[in-house]
Amino acid sequence: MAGAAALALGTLTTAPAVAAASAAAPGCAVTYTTSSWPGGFSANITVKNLGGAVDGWKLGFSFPSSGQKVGHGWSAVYDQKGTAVTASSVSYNKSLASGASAQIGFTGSTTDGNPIPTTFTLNGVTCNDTATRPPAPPTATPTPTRTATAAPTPTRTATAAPTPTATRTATPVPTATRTATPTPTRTATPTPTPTKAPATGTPVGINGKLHVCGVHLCNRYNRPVQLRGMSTHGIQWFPRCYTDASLDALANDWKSDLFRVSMYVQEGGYETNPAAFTEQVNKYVDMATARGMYAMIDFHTLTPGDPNHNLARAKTFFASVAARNAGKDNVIYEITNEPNGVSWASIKSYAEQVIPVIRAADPDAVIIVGTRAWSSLGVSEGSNETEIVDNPVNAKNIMYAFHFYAASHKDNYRAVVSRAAAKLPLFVTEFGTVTASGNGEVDLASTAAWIDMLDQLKIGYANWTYSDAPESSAAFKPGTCSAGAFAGTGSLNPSGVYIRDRIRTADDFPTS
Ligand code: IDC
Repeated sequence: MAGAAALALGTLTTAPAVAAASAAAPGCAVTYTTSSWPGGFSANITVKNLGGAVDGWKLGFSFPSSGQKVGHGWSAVYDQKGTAVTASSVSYNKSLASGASAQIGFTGSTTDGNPIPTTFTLNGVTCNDTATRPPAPPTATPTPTRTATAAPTPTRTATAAPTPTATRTATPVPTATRTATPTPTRTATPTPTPTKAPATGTPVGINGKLHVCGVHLCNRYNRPVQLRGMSTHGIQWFPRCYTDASLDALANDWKSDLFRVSMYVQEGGYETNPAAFTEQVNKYVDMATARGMYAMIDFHTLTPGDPNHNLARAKTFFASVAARNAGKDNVIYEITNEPNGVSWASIKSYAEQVIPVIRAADPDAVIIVGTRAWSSLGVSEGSNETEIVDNPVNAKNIMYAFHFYAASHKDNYRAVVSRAAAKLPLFVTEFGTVTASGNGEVDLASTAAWIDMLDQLKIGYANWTYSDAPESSAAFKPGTCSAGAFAGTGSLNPSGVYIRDRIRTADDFPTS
C-alpha cells in the first residue's frame, strides 16, 4: 500500500464547519476531526496504535496552510516548526498497548481557513492504511458528576443598601449611536474582530445594549463580544461579600465585565421571602450598573431539578425585575440555572412560558436558557446538544447555558462545546476551576484549556464564586468579606489568583 489515504468530509466554508480526515496503517490509525469558525478552529485527534506496544510516542503531521497555528492543546505537548506539528504523549497516555487509542486535541488560530492535514506519523512511521472514518462524535458521559455538599451555615443578615461610590464610572450610552437590535438569523456569521488598541471606558459604556447575532453575543456595532466575569455565591448566604468595596474591586481591580447574581430559589432563597430577595437582586443590579458592568440575573434553580416546579415563582419574579430594569442596557436574564433529571422538552416548555413574561416588560434584553443535566447541554445525562439544535426554544435573542467544573468535566465536554458553538449561541454562565462539588482539587490545566477555548470561540463566562465560602471554588479566603480587603491578590485562594489573572487582561471590544 503506497501513500496516504485521506478523506475530507464536510465542506469548508467561512461559516463554522466540521471536517475530518482519517488515515490508518499497520502501525497506526489517526482520526482527525475539526470544527472551525472565522479565525480559529479546534481539532480532536484519536491516535490508535496498530503496531507493538509503545511507552512514549510522538504524533507528527503538517498543516496544509502556513496560516494555521496550534494554540492551546490538551492531553499532549505540542511543538510547531513552520507547518510541521509534533504532539508528544504525556504521562497518563504514553503507554499504548497494541490496538489501544489516545485522544488528544487542541484549539488553533488560522488566517486562511481550515484545511485538514492528510499525512500522520507515529514515532516516525507513516499511518498509511486506507481506512477512513466520519468525524467521531464525542462520547457522552452519562454519569451525573455533582455530589451533594453540606450547605454553608445560612447567615441571613440583611445589608443596608450602600451608596455606590464607583471609581470606574459608567458611561451612559448615547442614544444617537445605539443601534437597533437586528433580527437574529441563526446562520449569520458576525464580522471578525479587527486587531486594534483596546477601547477605553467601561464594558457597558463601550458596548451598550447587547443582542444575539448568529451564535454570538454582539454589541451596539453588531460585532461579537466576550464577557468575562464572576458569579456570586448564594446571595442568601453571602450578602457580606457584595458591598461597595467588593464591587469596586471587581470592576476596577479584576476589570470584570460581568456580575452574575445567583438568587437561589430553594435552600433558604427566593421562596422564603420573594419581596426581600427581589429587592436584594435589584440592589446588586444597581451596584453593577453604577460601575459599568453587565448584570446577569440568575434564577438559581438547582434542587428540585425540574424548573417547572418554580414556574409560577419565575413568572412573578421576572415580571417584577424585568419591569423594574427594562430601561437599563446592562441586564441579562438567566431563567433557570441547572435543570437536572428533566427532559429538554420540559425545559423548553418552561422557557417558552417565562420568556414572554420578560419580553412583555423588557422586549429586547438577552435571555439565557439553562440546558439539560446541570446545564451540560445534556452531556451529563447521556445526551448532547443535538436535542436543542433539533428543537430550539421558540424565541429570539436568546442563548443557551453551558456549565463546567474543570476538574470533573474535560475533553469530551470540550469537544461537545466546540461542536455546539457552531450552531447554538452559548454562554458559560457558571464554571468552576474545581470538581463539580464546588470543592476539592483545583485543576488549572483543565481550566486553562477551557478558558483558552472560550476565548477563541468568544463565549462569555462567569466563574463560581466571588465569595469567601469555605470551599476551593471560592475566589477569596475565608474571612475576607468580613475584613473587607478585596483588591489585589493577598486575600485570594489559588482559584481566585488564576481567574483574576484571566479576567483582568484587556478586553478587545470592537468599537466600530
Ligand atoms: C454549591 C455551593 C455549595 C452549596 C451547594 C448547594 O458551592 O456551597 O452547598 O451549591 O447549594 C453547581 C451549582 C451551584 C453549586 C456548584 C458547586 O449551580 O449551586 O454550588 N455547582 O457544587 N453546579 C455545578 C456545580
